[in-house]
Amino acid sequence: MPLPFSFIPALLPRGRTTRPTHASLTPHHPRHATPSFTLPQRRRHHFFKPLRMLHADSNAPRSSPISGKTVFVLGGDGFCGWPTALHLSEIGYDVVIVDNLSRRKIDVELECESLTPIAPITERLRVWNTLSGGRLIRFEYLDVAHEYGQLLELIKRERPVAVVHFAEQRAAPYSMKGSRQKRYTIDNNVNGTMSVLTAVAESELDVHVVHLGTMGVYGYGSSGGRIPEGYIDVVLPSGERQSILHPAYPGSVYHASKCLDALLFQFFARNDGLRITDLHQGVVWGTFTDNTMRHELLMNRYDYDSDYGTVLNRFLMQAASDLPLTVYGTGGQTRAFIHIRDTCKCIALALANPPQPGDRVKIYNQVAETHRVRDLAALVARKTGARVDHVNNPRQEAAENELDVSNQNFRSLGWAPVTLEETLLDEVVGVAERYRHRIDVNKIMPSSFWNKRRAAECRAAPVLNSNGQAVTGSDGGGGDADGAAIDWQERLMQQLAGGDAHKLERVRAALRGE
Ligand code: NAD
Ligand code: USQ
Repeated sequence: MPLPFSFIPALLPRGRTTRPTHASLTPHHPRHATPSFTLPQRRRHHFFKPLRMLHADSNAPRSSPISGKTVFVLGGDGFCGWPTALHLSEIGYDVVIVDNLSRRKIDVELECESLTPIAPITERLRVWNTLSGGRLIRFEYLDVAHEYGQLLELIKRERPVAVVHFAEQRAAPYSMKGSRQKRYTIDNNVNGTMSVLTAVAESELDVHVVHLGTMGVYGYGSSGGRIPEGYIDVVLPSGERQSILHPAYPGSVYHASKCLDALLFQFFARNDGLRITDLHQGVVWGTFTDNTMRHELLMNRYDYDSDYGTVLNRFLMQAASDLPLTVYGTGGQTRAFIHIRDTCKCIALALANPPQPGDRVKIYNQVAETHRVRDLAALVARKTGARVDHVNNPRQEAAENELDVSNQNFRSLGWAPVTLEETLLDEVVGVAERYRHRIDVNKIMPSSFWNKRRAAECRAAPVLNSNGQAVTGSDGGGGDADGAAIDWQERLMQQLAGGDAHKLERVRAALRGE
């Protein structure tokens, strides 16, 4: 039955008494209670579907081959997991989100929030379960890495056909921040994957495990040609030909955790006959999907800070805030990219095409296209008029690399991905403009360094010109890497304003929403 609008206030966060309208929707943020924010006319966007569409308007067939099949979405409160859970629910799966909300707790630790205001998980689910026409998503608050018994019980009770595993610490910079974060990332990610695989094997149920891996396991080099999907054909010294797991070249502790996951998958597929798909995904950009746009309280997160914000979303946020784009080093790093809408589609395709029992791990490269970072910056600058700055690279990574990647497995299933030439770049800039008053400028410049040498270099020469030469001098100050990072951020903000105090103040005022 359609949702009468008079019911909507019951869906809003406590304390809010009126239903937001499309015209008056005001972002809610405790630190920046800005009453109004007007988008520039040229970029006025329709963020949420018209109110008349806030009904149970699912177009999915009432009965389909997947109706009633239970799927777990581990990490379903996160950036990729949330829109994927909605998508899988919409196409007919009975979705159970399993999440320990650790990502929200890391927001508290980093004193930084998603650029977009995100509703608590129970509010999100209340709205979805009202709008979805009976396609209910359920939620289990559970630590996949450390609550093994509960996970096993849940699998036995719900008997899912598949488990989609997003539940890992996914930021490379956060994983390099310090000893605690390094050890947490390995502990959380590897134990989580181990628990999932052990529980599935122990349950003796036929559960397809779909895991979100990363393109970073290959190491962003060439593999003697196009990077294949997971396996590489080699000739052994004996002359024997073999197809082996592609060598692992992790570039961060986070990426190392994904390489370790891959070994566990190989073992459990061979030893226990588990059906496993590992998706080596590229950098995800965008934030909205059709489902998250159905209501303000379904909004997805948009990370912009230097630990969790990924490069293209950061550039689009910086452009929307009249800040220069922070290209690390020469910007010669080439990476693979995929839009968040395609993440959801690819997961559905992977679920619909599981490996057969006894097959080796099925590996797909979940990427739409590759781009060099400086080319992305140039593209965003061309579109928005933003300035590009080269800042010293906090990461230990190749300054320049080529990347030629096969994505034939998904292509052969009919996938036609969104690419950057399409208009979705404007949509993301529009989102960033709408919420730019929520930006904390202190969170934009890098605060995690791959090693002490990188930290020292960044301190000494924070800003480079387009030829890679330092344009600020060394300060020679003391203090540890963390303390230096704070000073460095302050100096960088000044540098980004081009030494113009008036401009710096204007940028800060704009970011405060004044
Ligand atoms: P995210 O941090 O937004 O979401 C991860 C979710 O998992 C969070 O909700 C978190 O609370 C939950 N979680 C983490 N550890 C958990 C645990 N032990 N038990 C229960 N829940 C736990 O990350 P994301 O961007 O949505 O990424 C999801 C997955 O996709 C990750 O595995 C990541 O490596 C992979 N991936 C992401 C990108 C990207 O650009 N975002 C690209 C490639 C691959
Ligand atoms: N970069 C900049 N400027 C910035 C931010 C990043 O130049 O402001 C550069 C980085 O140095 C790096 C590249 O952009 O060379 C990509 O960085 P990123 O932060 O967008 O992506 P990354 O750290 O690789 O991690 C992200 C996700 C991770 C996922 C990975 C896919 O956070 O979960 O696994 O993308 S991939 O890169 O294909 O391995």
